Formats: sequence, structure tokens, C-alpha cells
Amino acid sequence: MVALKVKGMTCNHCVKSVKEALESVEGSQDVRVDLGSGIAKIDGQVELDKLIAAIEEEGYSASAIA
Ligand SMILES: [Cu+2]
Repeated sequence: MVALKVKGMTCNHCVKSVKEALESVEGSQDVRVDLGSGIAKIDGQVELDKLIAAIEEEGYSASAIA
């Protein structure tokens, strides 16, 4: 599981955009995005760089949570 802190989400539409972007990443199996905390969790064999790039393409920014 990979956890990311996503910046810039303000409403459920943002959550949906980020969730769909993460689901489109190769290897992504289950995606949960929480608006309140800004935390996205992704299950599957995924590459961190691709997850962050997908979020940035939607206009948000993200960083891995250690
Ligand atoms: Cu929004």
C-alpha cells in the first residue's frame, strides 16, 4: 500500500478526479481518497512516480507519506 498526501483538493469533485487518476495508473487495484485529511491510499504494484504524475496531471500536487 502506498499513502500520499494530496494538496489542493477542496470538494468531492476533486476527490473523484484524484481517485480516477490514481485508478488509471498501471497496477493500481484499490484507491481510497479522504478529503478531510487529504490522504490517498493505493493498493497494488504501483510506482510512486506514476501516481504523483497522475495527480499532477489533474492539477493537484502530492508527496509520499513516510
Ligand atoms: Cu473540488
